[in-house]
Amino acid sequence: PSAIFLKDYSVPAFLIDATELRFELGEEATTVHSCLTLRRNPASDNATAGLTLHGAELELLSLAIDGNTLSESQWSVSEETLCIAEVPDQFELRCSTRIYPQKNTSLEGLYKSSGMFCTQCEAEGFRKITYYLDRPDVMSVFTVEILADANTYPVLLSNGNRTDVETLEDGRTRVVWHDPFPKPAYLFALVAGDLQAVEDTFTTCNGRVVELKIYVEQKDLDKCEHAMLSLKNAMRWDEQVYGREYDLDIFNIVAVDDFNMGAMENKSLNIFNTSCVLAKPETTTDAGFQRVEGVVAHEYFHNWSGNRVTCRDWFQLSLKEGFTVFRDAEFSADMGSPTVKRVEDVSLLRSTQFAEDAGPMAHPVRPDSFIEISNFYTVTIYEKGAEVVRMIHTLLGPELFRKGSDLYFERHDGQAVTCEDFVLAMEAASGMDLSQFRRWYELAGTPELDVSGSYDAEQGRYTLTVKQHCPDTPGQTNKPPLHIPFSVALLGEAGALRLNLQGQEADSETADNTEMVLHVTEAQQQFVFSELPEEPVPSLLRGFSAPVKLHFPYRRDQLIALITRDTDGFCRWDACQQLGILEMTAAMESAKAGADYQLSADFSGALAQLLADDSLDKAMLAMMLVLPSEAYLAEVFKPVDVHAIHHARERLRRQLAEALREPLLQTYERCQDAQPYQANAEQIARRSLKNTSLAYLMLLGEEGIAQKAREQFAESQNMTDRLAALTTLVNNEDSAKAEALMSFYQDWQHEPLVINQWFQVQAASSAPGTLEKVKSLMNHPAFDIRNPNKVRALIATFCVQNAVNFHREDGAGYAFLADQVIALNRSNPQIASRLLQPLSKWRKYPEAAQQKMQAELKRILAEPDLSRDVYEVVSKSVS
Ligand code: B3K
Ligand code: ZN
Repeated sequence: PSAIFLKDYSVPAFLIDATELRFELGEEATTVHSCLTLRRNPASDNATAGLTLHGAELELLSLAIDGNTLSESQWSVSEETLCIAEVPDQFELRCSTRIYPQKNTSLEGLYKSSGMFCTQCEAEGFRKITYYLDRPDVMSVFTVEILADANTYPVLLSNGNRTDVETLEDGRTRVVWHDPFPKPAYLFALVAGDLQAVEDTFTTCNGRVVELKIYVEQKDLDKCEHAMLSLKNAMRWDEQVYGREYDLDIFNIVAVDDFNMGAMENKSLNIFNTSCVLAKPETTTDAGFQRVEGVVAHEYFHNWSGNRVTCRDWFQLSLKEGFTVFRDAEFSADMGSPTVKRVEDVSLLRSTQFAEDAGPMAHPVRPDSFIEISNFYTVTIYEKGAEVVRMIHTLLGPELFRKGSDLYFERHDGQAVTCEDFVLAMEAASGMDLSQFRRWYELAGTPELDVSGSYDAEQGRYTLTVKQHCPDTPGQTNKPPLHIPFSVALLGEAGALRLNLQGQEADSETADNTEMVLHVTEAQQQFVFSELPEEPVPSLLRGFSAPVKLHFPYRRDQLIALITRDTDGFCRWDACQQLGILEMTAAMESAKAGADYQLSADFSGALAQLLADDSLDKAMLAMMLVLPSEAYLAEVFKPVDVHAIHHARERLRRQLAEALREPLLQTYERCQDAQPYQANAEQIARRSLKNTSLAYLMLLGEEGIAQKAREQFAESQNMTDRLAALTTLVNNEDSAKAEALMSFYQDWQHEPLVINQWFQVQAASSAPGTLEKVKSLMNHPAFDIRNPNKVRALIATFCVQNAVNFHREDGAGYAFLADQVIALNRSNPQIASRLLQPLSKWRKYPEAAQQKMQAELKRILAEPDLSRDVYEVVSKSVS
C-alpha cells in the first residue's frame, strides 16, 4: 500500500449531475442498479480523459453508455477501479453490480446488523456499493429506489423525501426517496428493517414544521426520549447561536447495534450506534446521557458544517470535524456546566491527543498524506481541530466569529471547500490577519510554552517571559513559532488585579480589565504589566486558551492560591492537577529510594477547604478531588513506568481518603438524592461528587463503608449510582464482588449496552489476573468479536484503561492485543487498526517493555494480507 498526498490534488475529470440508484435487497445477495448522468468537468485540464470510477469488492453485472451495452473490451476493472477508456463529453452510464451485505463484517458500505440493512459510507464506503466517483468534491442529486420483502423490512429509508411507495405482487415493497440537495456519496444512506419510530416535530424559526423520527427496535422504544429532546435543543441552539435553520421537512435517526463509530451525519438520515442514542435512567449512566446529547447535537450540526458546506478532499476532514466538535462542545456547555465540559475536553486532549501528537502517527490538523483515510478520524483531527477553531473564536471574539461563520456559510453553501476557505472567511469578516495562525493547520506536535514571571516591587511591575517551541514530529523539524492566544490574569490577595500591559495593544479585554489575551507570536517574548501594588499570582492559559503544554515554576503556595481563589474554573482545576503532579513526583522518588512518602498537608488541607465550601459547583469539586489520571501522568513522566505511577497514585489516594475521611463521609451523605432521577446538571454534579467520595472512602477498607456501597448497589434505581457502586466493589475486591457481578448480569442480560458496562468494569480492574479474566470473558455468550461496542468494552478497555495489566512485565498483555489485532484485521480492519494504537506508543516505555511491544508489532507486520488500515499504523510504528 502506498500513500496519497494533498499536493497531488486535482479536480475530478467528470461530474455527476444526477445519481439514480435501485436496490434489490435479498437474503443471499443484493443487486444495485445505478444510472449516472455524467459530463466532463469544465474545470479539468484533461479534456480527453477516460472515465475512472472507484469500486471495491463488487461483482460487475452489466455496463451501458447511453443505452448501449459495453463489451468487455471497452472497460477494465482492477481491485479498486473501473476504467472506460472512451466516453463522450456527456452521457448516461448504467451499471449493475451484485454485493453481499450479509457477509460484510467490515461495517463499511452496505451491511446487515441485527436483521436490518444499513450503510456506512464515510469516508470511502460507497465504492463498496457501486462504481462511482467516490470523492467528496463530486456532489450529485440522488434518487433512490428500494425493493425489499414487505414483511421482513417494513421500514425502507434513504435520504431526503419519500416520493413514492407501492406494494408489489411478489410480496415486496417498492419505495422511492429523493434528496433535492446535491451531496457527495459519503453522505448517502439506506436503511431497511423491522423498526419502530418515536415521533415528534420541530417548528423552525421561520415556522416550518419538521417531522422528527427516531427509529429503533421495538424493545428500545422506551429509550428515545433523551435523544429526541437533545435533537430539538440542538436545532433551536443552531438557529440562535449560528443562525442555521434546518432545510428539509424530515429528520430521521436510526439506531444500529453494529457500528464502527459513534454515529454518521448522512443527509436527513443520521445513523447512530445504539450507544449514542439510547438512554434511560435505569440502564444509562449520567456520562451516557451526556454522550447522547453531545453526539445527537454533533451529527445534527453537521447538516450545515459538513453537508451544506462539505470538504473538497479528505485532507480537509477537520474542516467539518474540528468545527463541528467546537460547535457541539459549546452546545453542551450551554446545556450543562461550561467549566465541567471544558475540563473534560481538556483532559481528553492532554491525555490522548498529546500522546498521539508525540507518537509515530502524529499528523497536522490538515494532514499532508495518508495511506488509509479511516486511520485519520483521530483526536488530532477532531479535538485539536476543535481547539484550532476555538482559538479563532478567542482571537476574534464572539461577534466577529459569528460574522465569519455567516460569511463562510454564505460563500460556500453547496460547495466542497478547504480549511483555507474557512480561515479566509474568518479573516474577511474580521479584518484580522491569520497568516501566522495558519501554521496550526500545518504543523504537528504539541507546542510547549516555558513561562517565567518576575516582580519588581519598587516599580510595581510584573514581567512575564514566554518562550515557545514545538517538538519535531515525523517529517517535520525546526518548526517556526505559532500564533498562540495566551489568556492571562494576575491574582492579588483580594482578587484579580487590573491589567496595564506596557507598550502592547491587547484585545479581548474583559470589562473590568482583569483578563486579557496575549498574542504570543515569537520564539521568545516579554509582557510587562505595571501599576501592581503587590506581587501577583499569575493565572495562565485561562480556559485552556491554546492546546499547548504550559510550564511555569509555580511555588506550592501559589498553586494553592489558584486552587482556592482563582476566578477561572479551568485554572482552579488545573492548579489542583499540577499540585497532584508535584505530589506524585515526590511519592515516586521516595518509592524509588525505598522510603515511605506521606501526602503533604497543604494539599489535603486545600481539598478539605474545598469540601467545606458549599458554594462550589459539586461537579467541579468532584473533578478537583481526582488526582491526575494515569493516562495524563504518562504524558508527564519520561520514561513511563506504569507500575510505579499506579502504585504511587493508589497510595496517595488512600492517604487522601484517610486525611479527608470525615468531610468525605459528610459529603457522601449530603449528596444523597431525594428527587427522582433527572439527567440535569445539578443532579449529575451531585451524583458525581457522591460517587467520587464513595470511591475514596472505600479505600479505607472499613466494613461500615463497604456496607454502604453494597446497599447503594442493591438499592439504587439509576445506572449511575449502581455502576459506581459495582465499580468500587470490584476495584476493592469486596467480599460481595462476585455476587454483585452475577446479579448485575442476571438483571441486565437482555440489554447489550448494559452488559458492555459489565464487561468494562471487569476489564478495567487493576487486580492481578485481569488478563486471564478478560480472555475468559471473550468466551462468554454475551461477547461477540464482530460487534465493535463489545470489542471496545472488553478489549480496548483492558488495553487503554488498565495500564498495569496491559503492561504486565511478562509481555502477555502485548501478545494478547496483537492476537486480537490479527484476528480483526480480516473481519474489521478499521476496528483492528484502532485497537492497535496502544502498541504504537512503545517508545514511551522502559527498554524492556519497548522490546516486547516492538516484537508484537513485528509479528503483526509479518502477517499475510494485512489491511491498509493495520499496515499503515504498524509500518509507521516500527522502525
Ligand atoms: N463523520 C462521522 C465519521 C465517520 C467515519 C467513518 N470512518 C462521524 C462524525 O464525526 O460525525
Ligand atoms: Zn463529525
